[in-house]
Amino acid sequence: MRPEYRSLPASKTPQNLWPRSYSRIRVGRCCTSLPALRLVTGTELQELDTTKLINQRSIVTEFILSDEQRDLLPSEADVQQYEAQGYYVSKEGVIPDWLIEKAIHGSERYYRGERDAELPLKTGYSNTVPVDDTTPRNNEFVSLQINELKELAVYPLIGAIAAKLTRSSAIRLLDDQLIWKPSSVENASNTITGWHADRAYWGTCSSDKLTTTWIPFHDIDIKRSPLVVMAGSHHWNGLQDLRFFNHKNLSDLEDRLRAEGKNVEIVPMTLKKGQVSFHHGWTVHASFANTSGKPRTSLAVHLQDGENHYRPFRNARGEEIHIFDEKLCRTLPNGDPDFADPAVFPMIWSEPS
Ligand SMILES: O=C(O)CCC(=O)C(=O)O
Repeated sequence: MRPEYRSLPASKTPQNLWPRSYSRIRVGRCCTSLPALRLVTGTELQELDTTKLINQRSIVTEFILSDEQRDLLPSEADVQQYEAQGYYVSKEGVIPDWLIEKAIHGSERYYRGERDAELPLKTGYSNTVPVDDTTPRNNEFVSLQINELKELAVYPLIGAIAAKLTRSSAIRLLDDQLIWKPSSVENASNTITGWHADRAYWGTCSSDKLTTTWIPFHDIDIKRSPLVVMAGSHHWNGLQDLRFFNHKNLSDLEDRLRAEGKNVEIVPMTLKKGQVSFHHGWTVHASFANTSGKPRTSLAVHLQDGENHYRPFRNARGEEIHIFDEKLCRTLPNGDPDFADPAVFPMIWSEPS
């Protein structure tokens, strides 16, 4: 049985309002089976069954860090700072240069239209097409489509840091976003990402430990569209509808929150290439304009802890909510989407037993 969809009015299409997978309100029970992803070999497209997909696409088999990598993990004080402030800036050198260079190559292939595997659906998630040199781009689930981007997204040290910060024993991928912004002084506000809380897009996730790592592909100074967070905002109430990714006037929400009595302290994530930041799923964040004279590229990797699973969810108006991830993954025997499906949500880190 196909689920029924109630389409949103045109003014509220995902492109206009929701940049991520919080795109449709589905009425009725989820009953998806695993959609076939397609492996692209040369010009040939081959259907893949699940087993093939897992074998071919899972890169990480062992979760072991070198001594040098262990030195890059957050300390207990860092973890407490993350818990208090809702963000963490890593040490330098977390992502090796070769991996970033590969990811840059992968992103260029992606933007040229190449695919190593294809998603079964072209809509319902953020998917900027076609691309040009003046329009910001936001493409989701790219690590399921391009090998080099997957290699970056599942880099075990990322998972190990996330496990430490969230005090979890396992970390899986949830989603990703490849974001590219032109530099513009005349039209600077066009390159802004609006304030939002990632967790507000993932109503059907059970966990409040969801976290995101933001990986820029080059140095980020204050003019090159740094991610910015509202420190401590993950402790605030009333963030369930904070989904203003495409709202370019940042001061609108800042003013509103201050008027509500919130202590709005904005912290920019200025980073060196190879350094990454993490923000808690409920941390309110945005990014400033890119006026650097150079484009800005980053991969946001959204992560779930091992305990996260599907839960039915209704918004404040009582409407049933579903997220795009549910359409990609296999279902459990009870019909619920399986947020541990390794073909879609690969394990990035698991504490060695
Ligand atoms: O790169 C950006 O501008 C936004 C990224 C973001 O929203 C995120 O990392 O969750």
